[in-house]
Formats: sequence, structure tokens, C-alpha cells
Amino acid sequence: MAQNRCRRQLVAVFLAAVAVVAAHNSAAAAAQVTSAVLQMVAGSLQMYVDALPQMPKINGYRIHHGKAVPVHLTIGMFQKNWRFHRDLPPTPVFVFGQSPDSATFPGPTIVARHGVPLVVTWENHLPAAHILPWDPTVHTAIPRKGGVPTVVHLHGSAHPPESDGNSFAWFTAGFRERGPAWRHTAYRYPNVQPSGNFWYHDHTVGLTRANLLAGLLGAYVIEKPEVDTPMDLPYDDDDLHLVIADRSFNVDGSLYMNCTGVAPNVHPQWRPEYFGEAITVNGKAWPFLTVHRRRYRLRILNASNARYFNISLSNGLPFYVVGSDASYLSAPVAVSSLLISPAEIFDVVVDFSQSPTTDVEMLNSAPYPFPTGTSPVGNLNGKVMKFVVTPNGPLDPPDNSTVPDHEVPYASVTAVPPTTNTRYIAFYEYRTPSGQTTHLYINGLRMEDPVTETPRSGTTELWHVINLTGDDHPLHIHLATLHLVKVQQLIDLKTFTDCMTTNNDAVKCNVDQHATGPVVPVPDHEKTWKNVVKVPPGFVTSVVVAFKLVDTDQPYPFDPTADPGYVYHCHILDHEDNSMMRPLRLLPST
Ligand SMILES: [Cu+2]
Repeated sequence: MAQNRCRRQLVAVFLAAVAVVAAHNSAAAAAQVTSAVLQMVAGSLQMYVDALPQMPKINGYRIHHGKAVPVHLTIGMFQKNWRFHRDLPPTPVFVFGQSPDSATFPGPTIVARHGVPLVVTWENHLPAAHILPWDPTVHTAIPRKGGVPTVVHLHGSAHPPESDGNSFAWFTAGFRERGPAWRHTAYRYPNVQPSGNFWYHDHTVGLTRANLLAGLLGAYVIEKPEVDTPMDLPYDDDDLHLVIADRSFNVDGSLYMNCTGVAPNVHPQWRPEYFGEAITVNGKAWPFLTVHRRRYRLRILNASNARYFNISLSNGLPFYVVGSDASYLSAPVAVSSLLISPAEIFDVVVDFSQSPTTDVEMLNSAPYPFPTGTSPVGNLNGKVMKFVVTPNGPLDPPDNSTVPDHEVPYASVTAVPPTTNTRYIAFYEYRTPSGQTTHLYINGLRMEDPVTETPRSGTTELWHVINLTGDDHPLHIHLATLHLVKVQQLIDLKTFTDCMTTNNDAVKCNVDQHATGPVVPVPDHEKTWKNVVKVPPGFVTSVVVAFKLVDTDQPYPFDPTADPGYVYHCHILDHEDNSMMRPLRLLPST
């Protein structure tokens, strides 16, 4: 696998430099990819000129004699050209689809049915070399015979370990080379969870940030009609997915990813966070959507590598949050803004019949890195998309949808349930003497170090997640589902951090005497069973972690103790790749 793009850029810079010497022109400056160039390219794109597309839908079941029955899908990963904006040329991406022609950025939305298992064969049809740079000095899948390693994880889903998309279960085109955890071609998703929003994406060790940046991601829904239908939420054409992702573009319109790291003597290419200048929704930069004066259900996924979004609507219309990640709430919550970490999902209703204006912009105010970085307000990345509200036409069906007054009983955890085990999980960031980040670890350990988290299947644990870095991190635990219960600031943080850096032991460092600062209330719209929990810097974030099905309180109907196990990690992809990820092994229930 060659780093063609970086080499091409080096050649371009070299040729341009020759041209400068020969012709005294400024070609070298043009070939140098600076943030000013990236901002110039993004700034040249007129906003709100491309209509928001919806990804094609693929049913993960079929109806036979009136009953939903299982199917076996084959979904490929292809290189194709994608046009991110009217004024950008089509450019290479890696995308999912049932054929190269139908593949999209993001991939097709898979609609599964509760209780109907789905088998998917994920096929890798990618070329010999990656379209984006990568870094062999972080722990990375490097096939001997070339090709782009990929493996697919269904985020938020409860499924057997051999179908989890373990980072070491990667494979290249035609399954020619396979990682050490590879088991079989067909992945089995039991769809035993309640209805909710999931997504599928690449999970290859050391390459996740590049593979997702290239486009290997898509939405996945589990429907449960007996729960969904009585809620009378907007449906069909009024039920839409918004997959938000920031991207930068080179002057030739291709996806930009840096070739040089922040500490290149340690990692030649790796950087701690990717931030794009342009905001794409469903694969278009700053699109617009024409809506009627009625309610819409918007399933909003932040599929960015590292950027948080704090979205709001420019005319003050509220979001009625009905669900987050793979669960409904116990009742809808109206909010004027929504903070969405990478990999987090909010399921909302917006009532455009109440819109006081015809143009409604979706704005973003989340600093990057979050929470203490640069503010996007007033800049390009402070805008996401626009809704254009049009009057209802004579042929429009009446809007009989509702924002239900109650939803599901299992979403609410009012008191910490009895737990079988308590763990302290500490996030660390390591820097060069000049302050450049070199890597991030959980509990001072790497992904390849021996497993330390071995919960019993069927139990509930309480995890106290201690963030000793300067940034917020989205915690994601495979298989399990999480309920945020307490967020409390650490006092005398420097003393505690120094002790932890030396001893890596929260009890020895008297965590109870430091976790006594102000408690930040858990937002009502995050009080449900989630797959991603935001972990703020300088706080202890306490999370109930359920290793069972939370709606029925039943154990998993499969063996979760098998090889190759699961993982948990930070969902900032640049962190996950280096190496903010740890193995997770379940023990049998007693
Ligand atoms: Cu992180």
C-alpha cells in the first residue's frame, strides 16, 4: 500500500519549485497545502446550492406471506468518484454500496427489523493503494501484498464477537489477506435491540481515521413497528437522515488529509485531530433542503473524525429530541441547541409549520477541539445547511404526525441500579517537550496490551471515567449500552494528574478527595441508553454500563464470551488510531 497522495504532493512541490526557479512564478506556493489554501477552496464554494440527497435504502429483511423474514445482503466497498459540491469536480472516495454505480457517500441506509436477524457479507473491492495518507508508525494493519485493509463494525449493535468488526479482523480485496482476528466472511446481526439508530463504518487498526474520511460509513436503523407506529412520528418522506461530516478539499477538489504530523520525528503523518474547513451533510457541502410547513423527523449523526457540533436553527425553532443513539427517550425534550460528539446520534422532530421565516439555517457553535479550541461562529464551519420552508401544496397529505407525550419506559435510569463491579477508567495524553501530542492511552495501556476489562455477561457495572487530557472524548463501548449518571469536576487537578501520571491508580491517588467539585447536570435529552457518552476534561464522568439487553433485562441470545472479544475506545478517530482503544472480554454469566 503506497502513500501515493503524499508522494504526488511532494513531486508536485518539487516540480513547482523547479518552475519557480525557471519561471519565477508562484507555483510552489500553490502546491503547498496550507490552512489558508484549504480555507480558500472551501470559501470558494457557494453555500446552499446543492439539494440535500438521501442515501438509498436497503431493507435488511423481506416480507414473505405478510411476515418479515431474514435476508443475506452483500455490500461492497468501492472506489468511485463523488461530487461534494456543484463547483467541485468529481473526486475519488471509498464508499459502500450493492454495486459501484449505486454506492454513495455516505453508504446506503440499511433498515433492519427487530427480531429478524440479518446476515451481511461485506466485500472489499478497493484498489491496491489508499487515496489518503496513513502512518505506518502507529499500530496499523499493513498487508504484505498491498491493498487497503478494511473491516466493518455496526456501531451500537449487540452481536457476537466474531461479527463485531474487531480492529484486527481486517481483510483486503477478495479476502486475499486477513488480519489475525479474522474469522469468516458473513457477519450476523441478530437485531435483538429495541428500535433505534445505528451506523456501520470501518474499524481497521490504525486506518479507521483514513478509511472513514474516505467515506466508509453509513446509517443503519432497527424498526420495531409495535413500538414505533403508535408514536405517530413523521414517516416516509418526512423521516430523513442527516449525516454530518467535516471535510477539507485540495485545489483539484480531492479530499484533503495532511501528509505531515504535528510531531513528525515521532509519527511522520499522524495528527491528534482532523478538522475540515467545509461541512458536508449526506455527502454534499452546505446543502439545502426544501421542506413544507409540517413536522419532520431528522436522524442526525455526527460522522466527523474529531469535530463536535453544537447545532441550532437560525430562527430559534426548537428540536424535539425523541431519541439518542440506539434508544428512544422516556419522553421528548425540547431544546434550542444540541451538542453532538463524533459518532453520537440524535433523533429529533422539527415542526416547520411553526417557522417564522422561510429560510432556516442550521448553525454550529462548537469550538474545535472541543471544548476549548477555536470558535467556528462567523466562519465557514459555523454553518451546516439550510432549510427552505415552502407552503403546503394542494396535493400534500395532511400532517397527522405528533411529538408523542411519552415514549419508552426502559430509557430512564433515575437511580444507579445495583452494579456488580466498579471501575476507574483514566484518559491520558502524552506530549513532546515542546507540547506536541504524540499519543493517547486509556489507563496508560495500548490496544495490544493484555485485557484488563472483563465484565460478566448479563451484569451492570459502574464506570468512573477520569479525563486527565485537555479535550472532551466520546467514549464508545462495543456490545454494551451506557447511561450517563453523574458528571463531577475534579478539584486540585494538577496534584491528581501528577499522581496519576506517576502511579496510574485512582484509588492510590485519592480520587474520592478530588472528585468533589461542582456536578454538571446530565441533560434531559441524554438520559437514555446511549452508545457514546461525552467525557469532559478535568471531570469524572460516571456511567452505568449494561452488558445485557436493557429493554427486556435479558442476557444476550448469543455467546458474547467468544473470540476475538470486543473493544472500547474514544470515538475521535485520530485518538482511536493512536491508541485510545482497549480490548474488552466478557466472562460467562454465573
Ligand atoms: Cu479521544
